[in-house]
Amino acid sequence: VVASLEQVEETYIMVKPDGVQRGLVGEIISRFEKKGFKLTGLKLFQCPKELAEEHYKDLNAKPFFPKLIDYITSGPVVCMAWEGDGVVASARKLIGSTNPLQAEPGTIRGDLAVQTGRNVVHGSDSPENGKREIGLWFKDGELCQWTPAQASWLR
Ligand code: 3AN
Repeated sequence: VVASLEQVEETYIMVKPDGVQRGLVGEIISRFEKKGFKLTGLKLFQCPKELAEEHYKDLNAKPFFPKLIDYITSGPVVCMAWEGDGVVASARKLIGSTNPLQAEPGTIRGDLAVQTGRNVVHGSDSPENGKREIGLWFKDGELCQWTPAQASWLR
């Protein structure tokens, strides 16, 4: 009974336009799949400027903000919702540091990227932002709740 009242933790993961252009979509999805999290939303999407600005609103005073918006809207992105206990922090570990040159080998950015401004993937920084961002990027009906066979360990 208690478990059913708990909120399932969710994170918003996005392959940024450079990741799509470089053919890294499968590789990036694969890392989260292999880790064992549950995919509940997935789409290829050309992001409008207004949505990019809303998504990154906490950074709107930063000098790189206009370039960040140009980058995120420069081509299609792959939007994903993933769920599981501890998924937010774990996904950020799998992704690695914001600056790919500081990201550990074995992380997505550590293995696949070199520039902060082209760091191939986004992951929410808190469970609250996970829910907020999934709400921003997905419409009602685009998410899929399902029970993986033989995966009670997922939760
Ligand atoms: P993270 O994506 O690792 O959570 P944030 O939230 O600090 O990092 O930054 C969001 C995005 O803004 C980064 N993924 C990166 O694309 C861009 N960004 C952050 N810092 C810089 C910077 N100093 N120069 C250019 N772009 C940046």
